[in-house]
Amino acid sequence: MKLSVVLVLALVALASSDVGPNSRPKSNRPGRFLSLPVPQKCANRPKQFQFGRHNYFFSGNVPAHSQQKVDWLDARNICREYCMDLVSLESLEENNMIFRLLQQGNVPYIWTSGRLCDFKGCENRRDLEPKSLFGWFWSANQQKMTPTNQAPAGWGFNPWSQTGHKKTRQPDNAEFDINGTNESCLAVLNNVYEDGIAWHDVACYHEKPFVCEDSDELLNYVASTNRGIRL
Ligand SMILES: [Ca+2]
Ligand SMILES: [Ca+2]
Repeated sequence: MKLSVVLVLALVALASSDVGPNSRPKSNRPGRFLSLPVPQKCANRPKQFQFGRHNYFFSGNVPAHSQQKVDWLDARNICREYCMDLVSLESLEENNMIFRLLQQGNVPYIWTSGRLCDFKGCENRRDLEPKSLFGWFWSANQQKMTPTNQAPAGWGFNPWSQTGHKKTRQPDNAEFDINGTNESCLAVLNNVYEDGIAWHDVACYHEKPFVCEDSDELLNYVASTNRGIRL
């Protein structure tokens, strides 16, 4: 059991560390892996707000991280040491909660765990084509997103922005045309394109603050390997 969990984590790490052949060196340097949880940090993780059974925090409101802006993988790894991962927005209520956080805190943007399946292991998946519509998922829990040109069931609106750098709806992979870097990561932007608060595909090397959300997988792993730990 323990070995299989570690193996799965290692495989996920390999897959997720590849951010595309055209990424800038910092995000594509070899040997970047997903971090394993640190039990002591998991037990003492910041719990700023709750939704369902999950705890969350915004990096800007945690003294140890308040000045930090990091690329997408570094953000995931900071979360993961706390038995968390970047936030995944599976429901309208959770999305509203994060949109309110940006609005009320005047936060310009945050990373989420949203990721385009464009790395090794995503080839030959006809169900993901075309990638710009069907290729997005929440890397925190591997859950596929609604096709990007549709409103998720029950939401009443499409959270992807209707505009961006190219004045077309998101995802637009706009940076590829500028410097060959794919926009493979999902950030929530606060009115950067005078478009309100909305989802954007962004190149993963950009440095942003972030929101962490409890990871059931990592909490269960640490609970099962550390007898008596209070999480
Ligand atoms: Ca979530
Ligand atoms: Ca974009």
